[in-house]
Amino acid sequence: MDNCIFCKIVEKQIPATILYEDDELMAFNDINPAAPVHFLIIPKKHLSSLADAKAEDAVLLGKMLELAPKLAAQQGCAYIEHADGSKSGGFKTVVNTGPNGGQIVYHLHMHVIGGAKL
Ligand code: IU
Repeated sequence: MDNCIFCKIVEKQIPATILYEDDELMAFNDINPAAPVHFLIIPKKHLSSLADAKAEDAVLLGKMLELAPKLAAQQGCAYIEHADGSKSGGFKTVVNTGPNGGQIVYHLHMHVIGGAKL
């Protein structure tokens, strides 16, 4: 989509530190990280927000959610359940939607934030 900064990242017209890419999804580091690990997972297809997603996008949304823990683990934020029952690591996932949700970039994205106790 014209004038969408994340579409331009998808098209490699502007730079980003890309962590993952396939036919449908891309993940890249947030330029203004809120924690030691902070990356965004986006669909390559332009959806303005989560509110723009349709039933036909359900599989795509599921893939975004499935990718989050895999990439978080690669970035050192794996959630681990230890043999003794204790838990460690983990991360936060956030999808801001609309002005009241704090959305600034109107191309659907999921924040994955970790590396510190949030
Ligand atoms: P929000 O959910 O729309 O509020 O967040 C947009 C995020 O996109 C924010 O954390 C920015 O730092 C981030 N970002 C980016 O990583 N690269 C960019 O070129 C731009 C914004 I513009």
